[in-house]
Amino acid sequence: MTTVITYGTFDLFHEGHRRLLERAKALGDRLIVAVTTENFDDARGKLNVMQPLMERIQNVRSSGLADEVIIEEYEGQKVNDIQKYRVDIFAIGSDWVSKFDYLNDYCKVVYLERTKGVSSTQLRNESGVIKLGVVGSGRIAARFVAEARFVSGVSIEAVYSRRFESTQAFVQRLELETAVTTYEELLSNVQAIYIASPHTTHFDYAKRAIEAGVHVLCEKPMTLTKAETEELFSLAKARGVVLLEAVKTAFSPGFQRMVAVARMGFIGRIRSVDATFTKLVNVGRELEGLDGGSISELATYPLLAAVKLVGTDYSRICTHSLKREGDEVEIFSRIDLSYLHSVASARTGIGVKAEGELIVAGEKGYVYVPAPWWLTEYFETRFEDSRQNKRYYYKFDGDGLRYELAEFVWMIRNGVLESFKLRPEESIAIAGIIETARANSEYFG
Ligand code: C2G
Repeated sequence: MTTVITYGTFDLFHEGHRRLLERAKALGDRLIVAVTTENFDDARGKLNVMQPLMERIQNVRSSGLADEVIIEEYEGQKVNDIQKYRVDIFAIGSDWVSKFDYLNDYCKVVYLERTKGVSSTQLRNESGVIKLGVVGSGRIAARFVAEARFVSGVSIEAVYSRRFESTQAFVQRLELETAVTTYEELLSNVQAIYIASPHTTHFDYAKRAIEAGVHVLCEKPMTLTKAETEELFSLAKARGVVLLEAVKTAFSPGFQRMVAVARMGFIGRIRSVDATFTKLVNVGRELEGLDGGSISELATYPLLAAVKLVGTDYSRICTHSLKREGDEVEIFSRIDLSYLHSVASARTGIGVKAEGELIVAGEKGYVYVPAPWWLTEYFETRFEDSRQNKRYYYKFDGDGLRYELAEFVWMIRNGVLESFKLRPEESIAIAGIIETARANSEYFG
């Protein structure tokens, strides 16, 4: 008697799940399926699980493939289960390759090839899984694909990028299904796309997708001008599709909580926001042809903090920048925004390193978010009397791209066109500030 065990969320039970269970069962005589609880999924950073545990268990039961269904509720349970149920084989999809090698000490570990895409069967339209296309095959696109497996209810179906050979290599490396040769083909195969191509191509790709009725999650900066960003949002609204700028920080639990705490009155009226984001890059290689500098590369983050904390109604922008000698690339900038009752300052650097902290100063106290503030896991409220200081801790899972994708999927599923976490007018304001800052920078060095 060979006992096989496998684990999973099994949300919106689809073809990929069914095939996995079939092949797991074929490895032995008896199949145990462990279904994850909400708490466990939360603890391991899996977002957007749609169906409650009881329904997911029912999904697995009705497949007729499980001889026994158990629940998985804590880290480390797998080892106990293997002993308790006298398991011979632990089977799991190939998206987990090497992650469970440690279980080889207790039983045989088998990685079964996962089903690439879930759209190729009858089940596709009934399962409720959203079909997603990816535009671009660079580093950020690869990180996005890796993070997407932590978001339930979405499946990456196809990839398009300018060079087909890179698209093919990307698809193979990340175990995806289809590399397409034209953008039209991508649009006709999916309900939604994630755009991670060079900045200057965002507008065109986003516009064509919206016109085709495809929802768009677009890497930041969505465009480099206010007019183009405005045009995209008004097109999306008219067409009834979701358009969201992929600013991961905006959707992360810690940042949202920090904004709420800062605005709630604890620190008094907010008078000043200082946010810094620097990232040393190989200027020649990474910015080639991207129309780039530190403002276009990085300013979205500190400007997000500014618009979230003191709003979009600034009255004046003053920018000071430094250029690198020789190639004239803008490597460090300070963008100062004046508001009626407050000020904000965003510092960005791709050739200068500084402490990546955020300070929100109020009339009673201030919020201090240590570097890297944009991956908000921890912040403090600090006061003149330090005994009143408070510390706040949050989770920031993985690279954080799962948060923006989870929001995007939730919006599509619920027909919500605007997210309060990052409103269209906030993306438009940020684009406007970036445009003005780049055009009116006073240059030094
Ligand atoms: N799967 C698959 N093909 C897909 C999607 C999923 O073969 N297109 C497999 C996964 O690899 C996994 C199982 O189906 O083996 C369940 O997938 P999920 O419900 O997404 O669960 P997962 O997050 O992979 O949980 O402790 C939990 C486990 O670590 C796995």
